[in-house]
Parts: sequence; structure tokens; C-alpha cells
Amino acid sequence: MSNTRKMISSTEAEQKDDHFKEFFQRLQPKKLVEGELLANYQGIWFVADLLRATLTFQKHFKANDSDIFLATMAKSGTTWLKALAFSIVNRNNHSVDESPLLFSNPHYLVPFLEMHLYKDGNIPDIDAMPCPRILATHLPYQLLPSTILDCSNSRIIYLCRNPLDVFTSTRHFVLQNGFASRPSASLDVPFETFCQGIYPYGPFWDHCLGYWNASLKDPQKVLFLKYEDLKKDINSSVKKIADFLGYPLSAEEEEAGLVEEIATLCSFENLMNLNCNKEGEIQTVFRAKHNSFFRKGEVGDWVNLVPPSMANRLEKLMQEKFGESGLTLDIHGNSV
Ligand code: PAP
Repeated sequence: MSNTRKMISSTEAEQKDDHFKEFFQRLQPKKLVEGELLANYQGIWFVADLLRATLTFQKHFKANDSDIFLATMAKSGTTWLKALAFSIVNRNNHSVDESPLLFSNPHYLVPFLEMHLYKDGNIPDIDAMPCPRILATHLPYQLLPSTILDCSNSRIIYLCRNPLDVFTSTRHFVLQNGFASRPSASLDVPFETFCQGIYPYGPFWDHCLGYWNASLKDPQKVLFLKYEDLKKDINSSVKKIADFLGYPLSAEEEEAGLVEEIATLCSFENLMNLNCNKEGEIQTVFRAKHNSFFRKGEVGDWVNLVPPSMANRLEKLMQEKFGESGLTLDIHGNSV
């Protein structure tokens, strides 16, 4: 590229950046106590870099019929779901003992769309990815680009987790990676903002309900899973995911113990002890340590952080928000 061309494109990039900054300011962002600046765009809360990446993704992404989308609210078990879907779909390309998961953090094998591939105004050559592409997003259903919904054979799996564990997991993640510029010593304010829905990609309840309703309307297209159910019975969950994605396990594969092998490969204990997950960090819109994606992997760990009065409040709030939708999330890990 000639110097003149370079100068023109860097000026164009600066202008785009200025336009975005003005646009973000017009949304009248709120400064949270811990220093984060969040703006509400079409009912959803975003930090600036994520909103910019979301707009680029919405504008430029083209889905195809073999695409698989993994959608989650952050800290709902994304890393686990990525490992499972990747292992199921690619099981004929490499055996479990030679899985790329043994050498690579799941977030590289199944990249985030808006948060990674389309960050900083980047437009990736997504067509160069081998099919079927397995891609992840934290975006709520209503903000998915229409191309995903128009490709009738593409599939979406949504993994939901009870909000108290999501809140707790997020709290540890934020502190471990130093995301809060002024970390609050008390839980009161972060909890209050969570309950108000002011939270990246929040409100939490709208996120779950969007995919829940879509899964009821079109169960062929959207599979709604719960982290707590995966913990309870991972073997059935592996089979369910495989069936939904159109990669069912054959009787011979089941007999040979492949379901259990995949479940063990993707288990918290196995993944957290691999060097590729113990060391290093990933740069998406945020920089996060690989090991910060593997903390405890339990249901109900919120009891070690959140006092019962706050838990009761959030439980009531969820009942109110979920209303007659039929969606229930169990905070104690019991069967619902
Ligand atoms: P992300 O949305 O930012 O990518 P995500 O993977 O959803 O993160 O969140 C990490 C949580 O999933 C952690 O929960 P915790 O803080 O309550 O412990 C992490 O431990 C848990 N997790 C990661 N891998 C697994 C796994 N293989 N099995 C069960 N839980 C897991």
C-alpha cells in the first residue's frame, strides 16, 4: 500500500471512530461505580468497544446453512459448551486423544463473533473458515443479525445458568482480570446494578427469555439448555447436543463409550489442568487470563459470596420477570 493510500485509510478509520464516539455519547452512557461506562442500545447494555464490534458484526456477517451458533450470557458455561460442540462435530476429524482441545483453549477453536472476530472494526474473512463453522456470541436473540435467522438450516444452542452463579462467576472474573478500575469492596452496588439489568449484555432476564421464546417457537432452530442440567447428566446432554446439531452418535459409537469420552475430555477437571488453559491469556475486546475461565465449575457456589437476603431478592425478581413464560432457573441445583 502506498503512503498516500495508508494516510487516507487511517484518516477514514479515525473519522469512523469519531462517528462512533459521537453515537455512543448520544446514547447517554452511565458511569457505574466501579468505573465501567455502559450505554443502552435497543434495550441492551454495552461497553463502547463491544457495541462497536456488535454493529460491525451485524452489518458484515453472512451466515450459511451449516453454521452452528453457541449463544450465552457471559459466565453461563460458554467455555464448556464450546468444548462440547467442537468435540461432537469434529469427532471424525480427530480422535479424543488427539483433540485440538488438548493444546488450545476452547475460545480459539470456537471464536466469539462480535467480541473477538469483529472487534476494533475488523471484518474477518469468515468464508475462509472450514465448514461447519462453530461460532459463539453473547448477543441476545433480538440483536442477532437477520442472516442467522434467515439461514433456516443453521442452528443455535443457548446455554443458560442461574443468575446467582452468573453474578458470582462474573464477580470473580472481573476481579481476577482487573476489569473494574475502582473495584468496590462491598457487593451492594454491583448487585444492585445487576438487579436493575445494567450489566454487559443485560438485562439477564431479557437475554434468557429471548432465546427461551425462540426455542419454543422453533425448536428445530434453537436448543435451550441449562448449565445445571449439564452438571446433572452430561452424557444425556452430549447426546442431546449431537442429535440437535444433526451429528447423532451411532449405536456403535455409544457402545464404544464415545459419549463418556467426550464428556470426560470436556469436563472441568480435565480442561482446567491442561497447560493451554493454565497459562496464557486471550485478547478479545477484553484481555482475560485463560485460567480465569476455569474457577470452580459448580452449581450453587453463590452461597460463598451472596448473602441469603440478596439471593431471595434476585429469586423473586426472576419469578416476576419470567412470569408465565414457563422458564424456571433453579439456584440450588435441584431438579425443576
Ligand atoms: P465466558 O462466557 O466469559 O466465556 P464462561 O465459560 O461462561 O465464560 O464462564 C466460566 C464459568 O464456567 C466458570 O464458572 P465459575 O466461576 O462458577 O467456576 C467456570 O468454572 C465454568 N466452567 C468452565 N469450564 C467448565 C466445564 N468444562 N465444566 C463446567 N463448568 C465450567
